Amino acid sequence: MSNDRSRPEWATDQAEGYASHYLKGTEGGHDGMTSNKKAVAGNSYPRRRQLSVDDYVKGVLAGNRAIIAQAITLVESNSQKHIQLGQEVLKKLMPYTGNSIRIGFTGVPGAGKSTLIEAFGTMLCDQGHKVAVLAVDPSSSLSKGSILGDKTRMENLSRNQNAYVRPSPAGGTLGGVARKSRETLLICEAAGYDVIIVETVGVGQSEITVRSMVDFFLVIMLTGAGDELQGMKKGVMEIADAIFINKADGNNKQAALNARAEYNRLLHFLQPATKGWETQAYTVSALTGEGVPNIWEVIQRYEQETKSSGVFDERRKQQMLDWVRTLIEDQLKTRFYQNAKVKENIPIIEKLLINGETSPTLAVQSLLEIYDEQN
Ligand SMILES: Nc1nc2c(ncn2[C@@H]2O[C@H](COP(=O)(O)OP(=O)(O)O)[C@@H](O)[C@H]2O)c(=O)[nH]1
Ligand SMILES: [Mg+2]
Repeated sequence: MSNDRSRPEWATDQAEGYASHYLKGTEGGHDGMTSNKKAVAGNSYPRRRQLSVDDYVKGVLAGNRAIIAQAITLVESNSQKHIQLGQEVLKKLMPYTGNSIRIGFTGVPGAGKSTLIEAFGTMLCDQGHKVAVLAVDPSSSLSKGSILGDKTRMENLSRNQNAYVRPSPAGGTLGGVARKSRETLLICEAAGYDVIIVETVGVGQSEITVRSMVDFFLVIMLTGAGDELQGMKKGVMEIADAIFINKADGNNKQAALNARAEYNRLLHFLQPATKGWETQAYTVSALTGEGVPNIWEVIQRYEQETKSSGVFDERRKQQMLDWVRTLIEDQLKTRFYQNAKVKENIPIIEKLLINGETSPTLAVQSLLEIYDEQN
């Protein structure tokens, strides 16, 4: 990784293709950032005015891309000071959030997520929508952005004035990445983006996490599914509001139509992911564009139906409550493990446990007592 400090940690080495991803100018400048350069009269170093909470709020609400990026950087930061400032900004933005349709996209690597989001997002921008694309990828710090840093980079969408593409925060744990992505989603809504796409790679827990932050969850599949259908894919089919079999073009078209029929047959046996909504399979080609408008038609029908039945608002409320519970659990856990006395005693108690001198339940009890004494 280069030591150019304007490059955030998640930037790939070849990330020049992005138009909106990283911006110079925060060095030595904005609020909460460390600076070892003092602004003194005559110093030629162009020190930027520190942004206040209101500067952030005004900038985001005005749709100022540079400030949106800085606000996101703030909520993605792990420093306590930034988090505090970020929360003050978020609090003021909250009344302006919620006015978008939040769409989750998942699919195995190579399924065509990037190509499809590029085609779908560009279509929506052309219709006058403002589209934000966020990624949730807990592996990105290891693989340097396996979702958005891969070879198909949504270059046209990234350059579109009506679109904002943000790679996954580098964050280690899924929980950390998820918190940051949720807050980024709110910032984008406050900034006037009315379609938010959250992309995740189709490998396990991150799909459940993304399902819990979106209104509509779309799964991209490929043909040639056959026997694999039963096991691995059943889990993701159960949380899908639509399945799109991509690459339905050329020689693959008939196979895609067959797969569609097979998925529809299987979906028939599953509980719907969303109450009152029938999940169906469709074919699409991100390459030719055939079937891309249908994605939006399905989503609009879904939005209409679930809004009039109340399911849409009910889910959003539940998601917010679940998120708060998750945050409580995360913070309690962090506090527990960071407690000095607990840290000191864990190895001692583990040793007792291994020697058969205590039971797991008693071990936990005594650690919790030690923790309680400190509070
Ligand atoms: N034939 C065909 N190829 C596609 C289609 N969509 C994507 N691809 C190709 O599939 C490969 C993987 O696509 P990509 O969007 O990077 O997949 P991702 O890993 O899910 O983001 C690329 O070479 C694309 O050009 C499609 O609809 N038809
Ligand atoms: Mg991709």
